[in-house]
Amino acid sequence: MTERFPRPSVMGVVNVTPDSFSDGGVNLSPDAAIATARRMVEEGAAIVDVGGESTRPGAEPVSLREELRRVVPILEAVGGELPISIDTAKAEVARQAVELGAELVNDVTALRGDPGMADTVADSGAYLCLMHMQGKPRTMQADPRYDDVVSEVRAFLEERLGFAIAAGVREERILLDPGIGFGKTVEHNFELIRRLDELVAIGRPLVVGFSRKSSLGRILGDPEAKTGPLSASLAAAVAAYERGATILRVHDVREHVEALATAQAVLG
Ligand code: HH2
Repeated sequence: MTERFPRPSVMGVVNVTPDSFSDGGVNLSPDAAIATARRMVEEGAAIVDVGGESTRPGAEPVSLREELRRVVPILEAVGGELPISIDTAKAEVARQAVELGAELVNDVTALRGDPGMADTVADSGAYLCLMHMQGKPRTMQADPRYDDVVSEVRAFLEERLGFAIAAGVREERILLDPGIGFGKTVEHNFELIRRLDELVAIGRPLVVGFSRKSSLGRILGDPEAKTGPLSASLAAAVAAYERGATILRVHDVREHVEALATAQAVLG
């Protein structure tokens, strides 16, 4: 049987939000989001991550009603037809999304946001992505600190993996993510990629989302950058792939599919 997510696979990002840091507003209308999701799959995305709540630094939480209003029409349109991941921390959003055909729940709180999430995912049989975050989106970039970022992220992911398994989520359905930009400085983000082998050693496939994040604009010379360019996103994705990432979460699917196919051919 072929693996569901061979290395490398691309996860396309569709933010159905007015305020996401790089594509806010672009896919807010259902028609636009549906067209983007279809295009991403045609361009080679293994899965499309649909989200109705921005988690950018400083973002305010969104109500359940509003989040459902944003994402349900997309799932109704393409849920059974395209491979969809739901980017949510709310159990009810995850439940409805999976019912409408989503096959992966991407929870940036790693089952810490909603006490009903673990059971919801376990009951659904969906894939689950557990991501590391220090603090909360509203304040996480204020002053992130670690003694050793990689060992702390590793310990967190191991603990959350154990929690999910104990709640009944099948281990072979679980993916882990270091959470680039979630309570981390530029140097923390790069160190996580440089030492990604220490997270690969946990034994579950890694998702890495560096696409367009501000660290990439900052190393290119703008200390106030809120986003990073495509060129830097591609370089970071290829570096993460080379260090062992399985799924790259990206906004520019075609370019990343091409860059990763090339890296794979070169590296063998
Ligand atoms: N990054 C963002 C959102 N969700 N999920 C995972 N697993 N990994 C990530 O790195 C990740 C994520 C933030 O990026 P984006 O969705 O483009 O922005 P926003 O949160 O502002 O909607």
